[in-house]
Amino acid sequence: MESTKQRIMLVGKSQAGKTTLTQYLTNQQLFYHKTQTVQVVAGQFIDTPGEYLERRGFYGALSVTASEVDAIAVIQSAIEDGSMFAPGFGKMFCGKPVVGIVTKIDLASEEQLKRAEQYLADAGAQICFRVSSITGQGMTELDKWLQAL
Ligand SMILES: Nc1nc2c(ncn2[C@@H]2O[C@H](COP(=O)(O)OP(=O)(O)O)[C@@H](O)[C@H]2O)c(=O)[nH]1
Ligand SMILES: [Mg+2]
Repeated sequence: MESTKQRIMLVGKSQAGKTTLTQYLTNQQLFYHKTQTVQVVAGQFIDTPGEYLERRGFYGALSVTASEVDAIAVIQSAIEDGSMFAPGFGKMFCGKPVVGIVTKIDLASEEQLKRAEQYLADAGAQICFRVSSITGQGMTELDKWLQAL
C-alpha cells in the first residue's frame, strides 16, 4: 500500500548521524549499524550511505533516488570540520524542497553550530534545524516541519 506520508531522502557524510536520526524520528531504539545501501525507514525516510555524497561516482544514484521523494534533507554534523557539500549542491534535485539538519548539537559550541548552518545554507538548504538524537533537542521543531510538508 502507498504510504500517505511525504518521503524524505537523507544525504550526508558517513558518521553525520543520518541513521540515528531516522531511528529517533521513528521511535526506534538507537543502535549503530553501518548503512551499506539505500534504506527506507518506516515508509518515510530514505537513508543513504555516506559514500553517495563522498564519491562523485554515486551522484547518479543520489539523483535517481531523489526522483522518488518529496524533499531532501542535507545532514551536517556540528562537530565535523569542513563539509562535503559543494555550494549549490541542492540544485541537482530539480527544485525539490531542501531542508538542512545540523546533528550532534549536544557536542557542539555555538560557533560550530553557526558554521554547520552556513555549510547547509550554501549547499542550498532553504531552512535549517539543529538537533540531537541523544538529548532530543530540536526534534519537536523538526518533526513539526516534516508533518507540515
Ligand atoms: N552525541 C551524539 N552522537 C550522535 C548523534 N547522532 C549520531 N551520533 C553518533 O554518531 C555516530 C554515527 O551515527 P550514524 O547515525 O550511524 O551516522 P550515519 O553514518 O550518518 O548514518 C554513531 O556513533 C551515533 O551514535 C547526536 O545527535 N549526538
Ligand atoms: Mg548510516
